[in-house]
Amino acid sequence: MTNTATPITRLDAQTADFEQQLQHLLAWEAVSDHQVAATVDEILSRVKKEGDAAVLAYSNKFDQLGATSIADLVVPQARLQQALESISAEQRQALETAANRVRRYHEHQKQDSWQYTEADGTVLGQQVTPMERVGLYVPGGKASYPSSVLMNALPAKVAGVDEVVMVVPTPKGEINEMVFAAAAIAEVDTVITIGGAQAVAALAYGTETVPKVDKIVGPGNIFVATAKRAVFGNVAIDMIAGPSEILVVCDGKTDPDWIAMDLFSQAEHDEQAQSILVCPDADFIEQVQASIDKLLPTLERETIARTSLENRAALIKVADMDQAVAVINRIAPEHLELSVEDPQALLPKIRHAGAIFMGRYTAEALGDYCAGPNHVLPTSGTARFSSPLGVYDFQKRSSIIMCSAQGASELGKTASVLARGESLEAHARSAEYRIKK
Ligand code: HSO
Ligand code: ZN
Repeated sequence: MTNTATPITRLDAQTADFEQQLQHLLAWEAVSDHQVAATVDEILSRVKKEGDAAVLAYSNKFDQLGATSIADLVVPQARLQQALESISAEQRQALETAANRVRRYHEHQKQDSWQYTEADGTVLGQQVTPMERVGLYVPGGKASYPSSVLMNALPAKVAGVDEVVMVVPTPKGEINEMVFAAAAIAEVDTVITIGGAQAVAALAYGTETVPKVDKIVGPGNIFVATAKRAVFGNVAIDMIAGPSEILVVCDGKTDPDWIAMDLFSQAEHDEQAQSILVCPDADFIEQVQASIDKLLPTLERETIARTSLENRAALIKVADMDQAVAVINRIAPEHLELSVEDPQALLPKIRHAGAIFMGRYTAEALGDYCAGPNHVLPTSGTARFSSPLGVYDFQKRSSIIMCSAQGASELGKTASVLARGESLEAHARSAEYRIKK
């Protein structure tokens, strides 16, 4: 049997032009389309002005709904419960197991308010409060993931957000029962079957039916991403996600079929996804290549995965684990698998990664669905400065100062000196009034 090798980029970290080749590999241009921006601008301003009427017109046009009012697109809680009962017992069990694990993990992220007392008796602190209302965008069609409903809604719920409003388009009225079931399990408060830029606008500005939210989270197509960027400032948004990535580091002692399938698990998401293997063992790299060639044709999404692998994947040979660590930190991957004997030994050296999957048994897919941590992660190297979606993204902090008479007297002297240095006389006197004579 002749197996044609899948053409995948090979790099060697010991070559002089490695950095240059890496830059080429990682380059990814976020499409910023003028036509899209113009369309989105028009949608935003019409929704801002006309409210429900505009959302209804756009939804009927883009999703072919034939609806007569936005109120009719608000899904009754009983309908969500019905979805929960309509899915198989196995699916329901899986969603519930995942939700319980994700909820438990996120409980650990809750930040508490704190106070302490200075020597002069002044009490200082920080009060942590949840946002009041949050919007969750869920894409329609193929990229409509029930797991993402859990990953976005549960941290908000754990944070104590009063109302989670989910929007999900139903093109031609087609409903994803698993998405509705996940919304029921996560106790999403309001579900409205609208989508696109018009849904983002409705959440950002509020309409007669759609409540205005404080923050919009969740992935979407280019229209949704462009709309989110445009309403930022009016409301908070989460990150704008780029294509998904995985970097697997292997010492050459894991089953190569496992490694190939882990690389596929990102590649099958979309053609732009990026899968990278970093390994010090040249023979093992050949074994993984053979596994890729053997297993790729067995995938249902072979075409997507193949395109992704041929365009954006790489098998990188390194001298040793220290060089592997340098490559990891240079790339700052969204997902990092440490498929090695002693992952704990490597862990303290990892500076930049969205999520770290430790050891041979920890497939990234487990984290995507049910291990507990969030699957909304920083992409495209943004793990250098950002973190997984979490409870902290739905909490805010207010600072607290409570001066004692003595504290006010002592601080008053310092404040007045600084205030006069800024030529702000009222500040200075306000502070001085409280200085003990
Ligand atoms: N790997 C994706 C999340 C996901 N996978 C959802 C499957 N379903 C985010 O990086
Ligand atoms: Zn995934």
